[in-house]
Amino acid sequence: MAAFPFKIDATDGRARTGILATPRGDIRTPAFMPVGTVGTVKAMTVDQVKSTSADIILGNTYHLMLRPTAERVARLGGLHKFMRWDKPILTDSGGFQVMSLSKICKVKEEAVTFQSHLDGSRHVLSPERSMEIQADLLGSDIVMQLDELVSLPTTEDKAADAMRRSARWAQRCKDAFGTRDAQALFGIQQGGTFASLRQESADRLREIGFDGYAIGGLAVGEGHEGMVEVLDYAPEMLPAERPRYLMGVGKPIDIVEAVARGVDMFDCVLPTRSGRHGQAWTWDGPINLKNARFAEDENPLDSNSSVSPSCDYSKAYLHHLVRADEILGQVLLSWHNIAFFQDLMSQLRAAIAEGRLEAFRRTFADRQRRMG
Ligand code: PRF
Repeated sequence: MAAFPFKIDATDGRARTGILATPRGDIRTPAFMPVGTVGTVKAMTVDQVKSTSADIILGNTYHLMLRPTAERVARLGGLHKFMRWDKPILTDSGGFQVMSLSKICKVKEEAVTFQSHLDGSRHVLSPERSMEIQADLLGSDIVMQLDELVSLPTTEDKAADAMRRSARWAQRCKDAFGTRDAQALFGIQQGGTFASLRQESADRLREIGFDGYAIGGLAVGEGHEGMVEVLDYAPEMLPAERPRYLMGVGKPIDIVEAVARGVDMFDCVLPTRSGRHGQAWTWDGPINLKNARFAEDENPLDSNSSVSPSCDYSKAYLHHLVRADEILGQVLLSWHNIAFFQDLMSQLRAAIAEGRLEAFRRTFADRQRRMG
């Protein structure tokens, strides 16, 4: 029995909408998880995050193990209590962040050894230690296996080696995690842009058996077309009755294309990171509030949106805040962008439930392209 019941309420082509039920609350899918890397969705209070109707956020093993350390978070009652977020949290395993952020990183069969990007101190992360940090110390609701990935483009041999090591680590993670009622463990499919490797990866994960299945190793340099090509076959290799999660994706247009191909969950720093840099996502594509054309624009960011917290502020005011490098500009634009992404997911769920995803997708792509 899988830890969390996943009920698919409606399908439209390959897309699905449903509910992943966890003890800390329901996750409506397709779902977007705001990224709260170090125990905060940057520049937002948990109440602001909740106001956007996000059901779940993401935290990072790599960052939290270095600062304030997983042991300290555990002593303070776990990550939910520490950051005052009582809904579900998914934690990433650390593999991807170690490989992209740490100074020196050696991947061996037993574990990854790396030097902290903060102070150069040495650390070891094994599949077993990643499980201990996520499940026991942070108290995450959805735990990710430790995996190894390669940046693209790469050779088939290198992609195969990383995929097979990830599969062996998947088994070790499952053994260390055991079976739990109130926490779920997700496997991660790797295999680069090679269909046969993606299939082998999916088969090995399915054999081990997970509560959910992620698609990893994408959005790492292959471009939108390259990613969509893999998404034409990869999701369907994973069990249809469990949630599928595309890691670290993405732009609204990427999310729409992935949902149409059967993906249920997403996370990305894009809405918060771009918000801190003055970018706002709208139904007509992204706009940069720094641009002089907004200096005296009295219209709100998104007049159609009832959920946008910045609907009461003019673009002229946001332009001023961004130009003056005021903290409130970062707060309002992060908030607006997370609200926009949640609004997008809600509209996708409605479109699937009503069997009109294809029309939604076409209109959405047209409008995003107009300005983007
Ligand atoms: N693996 C893990 N985390 C990730 C990725 C991955 O492949 C990606 C790739 N887009 C983002 N975050 N563990």
